[in-house]
Amino acid sequence: MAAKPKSESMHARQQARPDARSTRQSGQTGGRKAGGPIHVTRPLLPPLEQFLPYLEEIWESGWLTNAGPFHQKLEKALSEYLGVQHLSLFTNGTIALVTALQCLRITGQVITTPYSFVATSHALLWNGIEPVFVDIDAATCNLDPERIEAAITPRTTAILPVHCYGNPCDVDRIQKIADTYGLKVIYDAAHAFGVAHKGMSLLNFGDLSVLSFHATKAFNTFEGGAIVCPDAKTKQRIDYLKNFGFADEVTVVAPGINGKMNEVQAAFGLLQLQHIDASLLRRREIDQRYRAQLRDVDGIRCLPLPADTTPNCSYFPILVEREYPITRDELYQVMRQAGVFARRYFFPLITDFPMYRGLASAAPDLLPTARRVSSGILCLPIYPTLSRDEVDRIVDLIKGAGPSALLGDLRLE
Ligand code: T4K
Repeated sequence: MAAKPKSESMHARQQARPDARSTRQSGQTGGRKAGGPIHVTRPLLPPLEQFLPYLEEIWESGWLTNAGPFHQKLEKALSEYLGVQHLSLFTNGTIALVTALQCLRITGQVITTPYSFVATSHALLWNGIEPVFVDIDAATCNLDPERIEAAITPRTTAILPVHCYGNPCDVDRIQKIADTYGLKVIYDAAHAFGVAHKGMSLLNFGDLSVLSFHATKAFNTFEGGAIVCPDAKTKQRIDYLKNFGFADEVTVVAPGINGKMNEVQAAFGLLQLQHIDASLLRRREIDQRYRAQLRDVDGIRCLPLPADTTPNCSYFPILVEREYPITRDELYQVMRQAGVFARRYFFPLITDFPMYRGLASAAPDLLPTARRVSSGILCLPIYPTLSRDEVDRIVDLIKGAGPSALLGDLRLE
């Protein structure tokens, strides 16, 4: 069937969805109705009308995936925006992690953190690698460099730290340990889009860095991810690995996977890039508003902003401490009942899940700091369309959530 002219097909879509006009004109709604529940995050969604020309281009070209033109443009644009040498796009961050480990031929044991999203250590298991968990530093929630050396064995081949909430790991000390013992360093940088540290992109530290562009991340392509690497040879190998190992039409050089980002995702990434600076700025304002208003609340502690760093404010974690009148879990419930869906990132610890808890390094007494932080952490909503009034409402809830608020809630149940 012949393609309809652009204007006609656009008109047909508007007829089919009577609400389409208001959605397209509302700008960055993040899909949330005013007065509705407040989630921990909402995706950055540019106005829909801005995305339609990209879709039309894809429809016209019939090129949907396999390193198409939008894929190539986004790799270039992101490398420039982030200030990195090479970047290979992926269908999601988890497959990117699995592939990063394959790329460097990591085997045996890898030192990692129990305080992360479970995908970090799942990527090791998918490669037949044993995670060796090491406790975190309470100030950063990242792998404690003081404890890494004691966990190294003859089977250790790499360190897989996480820049948790986008807060930089102690990259210099980790590199020094890696150099001393001949280990690779792969950073799980899922939270670290756009973070600068010591005057350059945080993604430039280590052998590889892995990003996530999931809907819940500061920069999203619905699902998506990337591996950042320092040289063209490594990028070539990553590109083979994400395309089944094909080097050309008849040559397969490795048991690769299908990790390719498709053209719709890549096109959305290009559009999103136009809005990212405004979005990161807004996140910064929200971060500052929370910090200013929570400063004097007994028992609530905000994590300090890291030194020598431009943060991305992708999360706003608070620690609910003993002096606070109710527990973290009680506060979490009080907030939920008020329609505010804060999240306990990261609770439970990875080491509490059945596929990990039998490991020697998962023993609870070896991970006291991770356990303490995990039982007190609460990530408050933060996303560009969160209004000042909503931030104030969340702060009021925290300030007013004593035992009486809790009793009231329990009576309602
Ligand atoms: N490494 C680290 C350190 C990670 O944090 C992650 C992912 C990965 C690796 C793996 O990267 P990917 O393979 O995912 O690219 C979410 C995300 O699903 C996950 O990507 C993320 N980390 C993790 C920290 O958070 P959930 O289970 O909390 O997501 P969910 O569905 O409960 O969403 C949270 C809130 O976000 C919802 O209450 C509302 C909002 N939301 C969510 C989605 C999916 C939206 O508004 N729209 C949406 O489309 O895991």
